[in-house]
Amino acid sequence: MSSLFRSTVKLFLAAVFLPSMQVALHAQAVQATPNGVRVTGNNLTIELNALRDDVLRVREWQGAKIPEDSSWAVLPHSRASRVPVTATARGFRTKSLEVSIDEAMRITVRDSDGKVLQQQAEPVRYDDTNFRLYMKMTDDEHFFGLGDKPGPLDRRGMSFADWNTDIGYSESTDPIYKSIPFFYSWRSGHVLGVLFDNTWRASFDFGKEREHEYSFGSVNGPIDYYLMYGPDPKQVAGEYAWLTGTTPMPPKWTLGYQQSRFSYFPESRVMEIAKRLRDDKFPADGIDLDIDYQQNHRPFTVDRKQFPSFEQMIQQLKDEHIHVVAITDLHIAKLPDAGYKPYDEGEAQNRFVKMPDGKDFVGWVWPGDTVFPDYTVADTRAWWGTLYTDFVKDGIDGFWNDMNEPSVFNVANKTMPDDAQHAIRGDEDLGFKDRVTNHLEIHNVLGMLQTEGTYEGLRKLRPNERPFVLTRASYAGGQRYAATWTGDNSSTWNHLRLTTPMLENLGLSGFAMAGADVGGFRGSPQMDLLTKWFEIGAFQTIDRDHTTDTSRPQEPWEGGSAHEAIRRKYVETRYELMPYFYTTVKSMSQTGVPVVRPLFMEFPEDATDGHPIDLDAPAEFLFGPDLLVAPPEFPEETDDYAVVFPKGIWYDYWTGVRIDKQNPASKDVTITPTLEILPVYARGGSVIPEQPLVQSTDEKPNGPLTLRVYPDAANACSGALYDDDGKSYAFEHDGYLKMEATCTATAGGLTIHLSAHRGQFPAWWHEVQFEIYGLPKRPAAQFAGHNVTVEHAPTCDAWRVTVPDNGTGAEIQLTTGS
Ligand code: NBV
Repeated sequence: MSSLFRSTVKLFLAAVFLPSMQVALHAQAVQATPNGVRVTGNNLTIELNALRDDVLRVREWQGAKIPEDSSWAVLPHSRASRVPVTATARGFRTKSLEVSIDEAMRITVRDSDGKVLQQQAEPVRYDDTNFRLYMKMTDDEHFFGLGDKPGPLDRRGMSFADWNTDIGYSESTDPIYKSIPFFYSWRSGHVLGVLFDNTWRASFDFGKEREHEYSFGSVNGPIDYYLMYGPDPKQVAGEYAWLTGTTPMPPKWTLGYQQSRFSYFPESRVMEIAKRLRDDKFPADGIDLDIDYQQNHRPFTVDRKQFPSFEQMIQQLKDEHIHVVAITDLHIAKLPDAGYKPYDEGEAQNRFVKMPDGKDFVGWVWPGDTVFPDYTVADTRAWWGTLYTDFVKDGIDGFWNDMNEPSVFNVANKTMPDDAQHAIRGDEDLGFKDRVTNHLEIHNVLGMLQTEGTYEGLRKLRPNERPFVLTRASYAGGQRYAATWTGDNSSTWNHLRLTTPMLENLGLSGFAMAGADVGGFRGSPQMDLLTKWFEIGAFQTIDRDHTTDTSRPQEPWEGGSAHEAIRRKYVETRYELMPYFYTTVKSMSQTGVPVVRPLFMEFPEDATDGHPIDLDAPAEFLFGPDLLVAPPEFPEETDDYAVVFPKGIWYDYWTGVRIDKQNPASKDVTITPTLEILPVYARGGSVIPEQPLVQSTDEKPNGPLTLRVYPDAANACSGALYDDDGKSYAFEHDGYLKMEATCTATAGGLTIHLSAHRGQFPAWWHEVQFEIYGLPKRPAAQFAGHNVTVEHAPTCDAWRVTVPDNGTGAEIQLTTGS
């Protein structure tokens, strides 16, 4: 390492102007470190390090004691990562960023062009253990992320707290189940990500307290935050994934439709539901078993009266290609001397959270008296994982960790007491020292640590199968272990409207595998609402119909066959889109870019007055990179509305009609809302792979692969396809299939190139059917030197050409004449 980067210590006297004081002189030490700077002054130390050129870490502390360098959220190898920097007088430069700490101990972060990305308005404010950092906020600044906190997509003008809470929510409820202290600051398309890694009760204020400042702080714990620079939002999503981990590739069946309610019982009812789905040809992949399959709601038991042949039931469902997801809350019934293994073992091994007097904390939840495994201990997480042994043997494919805020009934704070004790055992990788702490530090991470135990346990029990864990509570990084849903929403139009910003913000916060209960959990939906919910739900990453125990039935056939037909059509579309969807999921698992994404993710430059296009189209979202879903702002609205399109060429997904948003004179697309239609548009320049309809993802599609070709204004296009066995880890070796399709303009039309297949996973198709949109008239088509038949697509404005695909690649010339 060059001497330039070696530590040098400069001591000097700095004149500091503090508003409340006169000019004061303080001794400050500025120390260049190999990858950053450390400044000490005013009883405060700031350490600023570059983990990458575009990722910085900031730590601050008072006094001489350096805080523990640890994290539950950030991956150890990312936390330990370092890049050399170029020292400046009071800061440093990387290839993309420049930071400096002024004499008042305020940090300013700029990009390499000198554009200010973040600037502290004043030095950190301390009040005992409380602290708060105030940053200047520009007029064109907007904020996104923080998980699924309800409300609009943009967090500007609002404040939030992180304290995982089991609560039925409305638009303005905060906090709810999850704490994901990560947000995007957007300044005219320049995005900076901020992860405030503090598990205590943290809070965020985006210009509510002070008109021109935003702030974050906590009641205790470290000042420890990471800055991630784009400017592109996708780059920031990738950096966040680099820091906290990506969502692992899920089993394909979890992308199918799931049927749930609190609760299906007895087992004959479960089988009836499965049969109806199959009889009605309503595609489905899963049924969820809520708490009533258990004996007296005790996790890891089965109520044999209601489910006398539980194991056979699971097998029969499997034969129907319906996977079972079983709930296991995070608690354990306190049931001594009753042969209840989870309690007996846990007690014998000292696994449960204690109170200061050394006794187990006992709360009241579904099973009655309950105890809580102390998931902060790695051993205890591993033990928890072993509790799934029998259910895994029985063939249960997914596990649902609910109530893990943790939720406790009959107490005012609805959770564990503040002074409940959690043992943190030294962990070199995570940086934790051996210590005992109270619940206030652990509350927000307990749910995530439970899901880690579940996920890792399943990995051991079924090493070659991808686990599916669904969680309600979590913390930053929890996407490594579990998918999530937005908890107990309500069966109202307003809640349907809320699902989009909640899922977008969740996706931006790393949780791309997410859904909202279709139809709403609390209450019973009107039938039109349920139908609309099915339509929108079909374009969310997890599509699960779920409701509470006291609501009326909410299955797809409720309300009669006309409603069911509409709902079926959308779920069928989801299954037809599976190759596109699965390809998007694969890329999400590698890049951290979510499936359900705001428009600004793909079109950051498409902004009016510097604000992202989404603020003009609050209900619109992208399903993957190329499909724009465009319900009206209020889903129950019957008035006409104009779809807001990013620039470029768009195609109506249902009719094929081409919309030229390239052309400033193009007319608005005005929609008269109907129950049957959810407007969806495909992006010009894309190729969207689709498959013949199946009733479950286990079923092999029968027929050609369809490639919908949507040329852009220059007749160019590109798209990719990824496939694998949908369940194992063979894809980590060569058990995958990848291919691409592109088009290039020719004098008289366009040429489509299909790449060779890569990887060893065999294609299910032998033919590819190209469906080409936007051509002015019927083209002539040539493949391998011969003319091939061109047919008009029966339901939309497109031309079809079908050619064999033996995996070696192909080229099709289309000529429409000049
Ligand atoms: O396990 C019952 C429910 C479940 O259906 C729901 O999805 C969870 O969010 N659970 C909450 C417990 C309390 C319901 C009132």
